[in-house]
Amino acid sequence: MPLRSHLLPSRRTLLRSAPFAPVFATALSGQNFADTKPKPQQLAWQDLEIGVLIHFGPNTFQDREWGDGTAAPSVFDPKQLDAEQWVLAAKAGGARYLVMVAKHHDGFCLWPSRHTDYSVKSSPWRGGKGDLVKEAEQACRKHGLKFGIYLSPWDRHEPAYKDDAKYDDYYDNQMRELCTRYGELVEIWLDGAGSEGHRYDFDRYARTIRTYQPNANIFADTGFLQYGDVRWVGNEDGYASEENWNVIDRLGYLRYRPVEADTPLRKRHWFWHPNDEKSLKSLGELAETHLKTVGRGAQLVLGLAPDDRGLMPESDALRLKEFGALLSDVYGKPLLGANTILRSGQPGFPAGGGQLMKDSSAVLDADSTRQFAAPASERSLDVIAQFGEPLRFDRVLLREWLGEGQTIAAYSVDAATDAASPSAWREIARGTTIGSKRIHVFPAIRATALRLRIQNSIGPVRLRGLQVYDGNSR
Ligand code: FUL
Repeated sequence: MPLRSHLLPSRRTLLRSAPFAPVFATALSGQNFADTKPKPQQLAWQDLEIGVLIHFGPNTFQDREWGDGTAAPSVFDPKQLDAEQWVLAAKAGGARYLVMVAKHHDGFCLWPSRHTDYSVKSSPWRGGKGDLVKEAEQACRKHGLKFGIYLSPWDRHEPAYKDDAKYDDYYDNQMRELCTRYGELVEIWLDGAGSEGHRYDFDRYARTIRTYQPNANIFADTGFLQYGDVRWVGNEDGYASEENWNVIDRLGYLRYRPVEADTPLRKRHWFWHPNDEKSLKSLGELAETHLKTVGRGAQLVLGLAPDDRGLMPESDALRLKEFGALLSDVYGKPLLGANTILRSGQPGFPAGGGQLMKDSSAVLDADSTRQFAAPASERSLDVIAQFGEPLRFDRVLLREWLGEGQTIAAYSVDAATDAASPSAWREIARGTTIGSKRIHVFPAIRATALRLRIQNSIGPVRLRGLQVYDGNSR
């Protein structure tokens, strides 16, 4: 479903009619776009940047993507299952959290639910005594990944599914089990697939989640669940739109709800299938996906699928390792450092003018949690970084400090590439939103200075990061 359909009115509309828009929004809802703030747990989640989503179950043993709920529990028998091996593979790929599909659409539960026998307890795995959600959770805790769960609303096995109210009891009971047995959950996925025509009591599920897991971020498509904390990007191909606002507006109802882009490591396959190595995405494709998700201020969630041994296939683990190494090779070496002079001021201030930025390290440190805040009334602003020596780079990374909301709506980036004339600027990138992160890649240049021109902001400008990197240095 196209993302745009959820942005009503679109941010473009709002900006075009700038003088009237805030009044309009206020009249409708008492909310103001620029002031709509995140919850701390949403910001903490956004900082995780990359996660994985694990699909594993009877489908794995049956060469299927969507089980119909008739598979006998006896098919579930992974002889070498090792959740730590999955977690280490995910971690090597740069993931900081793992979402476990506890129950997919086939209804088979990977934990011993008290509310059904259609689960690991009826399978030969670990003699019917296993709890795979627990094993995944423990492995995550051991290796420093946050843990979340996916519990499919659509259930093709459970007889109660035919009766909305009865199924609400069933689903809510299962949600309570998952929310109370596995420690703190960073995210809870409510997937909308297959649910057309079914009425769920989302208020009830949300009450359960908020009661037992007040810090968990609820993921859902905006059309499926209005008040989630995280929204689906609208495709499974690994890209977010270039203009990416964290606040969405649905008919006057504003909410901070960042985008999560889920895409499988093997093209179009969430579950493992035999002889399917050719669908494994290349390193180049993953790098592109990273730029089009994380590099556009969205969360990237890679779908990983353990095989019928219960292990992450070696080819997939290797690809993840390559991807993680690429990210740390490219982004582990920020080029702007202590010898960079940072100045800020009204647009067009001459070289040497403007104000020296007091805490420039905050803005140069791409992982900083601190901010540079311009005077609150300024809606356009230049920030100039003068390098101690000419630098070669092919990408610029920008971050906005989002604690008070997202405001930057238009900017460009210039570089001074002519050492003989250091104040002659050449535009190298431009964009609309920055949000949690924005990465622009261009043919490598050598430059002596960089200028970020914020041309339009719908509220006070708050920068968190400005950095350059050389992607060809690895
Ligand atoms: C979709 C599901 O139908 C797929 O099987 C998978 O779980 C994906 C993450 O979400 O809606």
